[in-house]
Amino acid sequence: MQQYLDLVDAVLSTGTHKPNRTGVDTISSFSEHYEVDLREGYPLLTTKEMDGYRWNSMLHEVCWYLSGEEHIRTLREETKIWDAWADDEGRLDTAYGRFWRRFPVPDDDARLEGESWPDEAHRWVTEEADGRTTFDQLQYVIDTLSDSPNSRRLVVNAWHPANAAVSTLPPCHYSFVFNVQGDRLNCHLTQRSGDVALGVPFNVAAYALLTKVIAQQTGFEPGTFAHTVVDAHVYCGRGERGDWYADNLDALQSRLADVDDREEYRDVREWLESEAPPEAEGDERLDHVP
Ligand code: UFP
Repeated sequence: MQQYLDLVDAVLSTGTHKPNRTGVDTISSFSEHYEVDLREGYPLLTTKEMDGYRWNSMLHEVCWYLSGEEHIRTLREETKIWDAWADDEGRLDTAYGRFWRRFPVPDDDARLEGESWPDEAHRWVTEEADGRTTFDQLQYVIDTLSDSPNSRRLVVNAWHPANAAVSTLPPCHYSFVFNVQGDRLNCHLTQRSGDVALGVPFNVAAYALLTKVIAQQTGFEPGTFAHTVVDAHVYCGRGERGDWYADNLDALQSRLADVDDREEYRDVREWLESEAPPEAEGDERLDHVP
């Protein structure tokens, strides 16, 4: 996928050195954007980026989002990608589907005086068994695509500010908008933070699939998937993606040459000099991406 190669190239050639909470620094670039025409096929990156396990995990993850489950008890039977972030009971505060399908509606006492929810909105509102009131954003989008396909309000938002402020991993791909042009359904995803080597290939595949599924459900042809990544970065440490780094050796080498010779780069420098990825075993620093 040429767009992906261009993204890698843009980050590595124009990005700046940026330390971050993980302790493994990045080469990072602001506001990278690319588009993929879904009519030209499915944007699945080569087997190096999306192997069989990742493909299966992605399928299960998308189904799990669509289910609206707020725990990973079902998902973890199929893939381990979210295990590290959930508690023993399988609870996970960043369960995207929970926001997509069951976004918290403010309590009566949290509403402004005189504010009421128009009756129409109750079509997508559920009183949960435990007393919470939630809103089904995805169903709203699907219904609105039938009733008013030209709507410019087809937004699904996974960002809940109070939750995000304390979550161990607040949503990375936090908001997407559908937009109809002719008989085509387009999708624009905004991602606050994207690991170009490990996370982004996964994210592209998931949203391309989602767009195709929603298009099929609503009678549109899949159109364009557009992706904006606010902080698009490459970690200066190989993690489990040694092959990815090997492919981008020259660009990475030249960027690291710009970066000061600090202790934490010794490992990756030695590897770059030997030009052969050592065993990733024991290096769990980059195991932060589902
Ligand atoms: N990350 C992705 N895609 C995802 C996901 C995480 O690229 O879908 F969940 C990466 C981005 C970043 C890290 O490198 O995981 C999250 O760290 P932070 O919250 O500090 O941005």
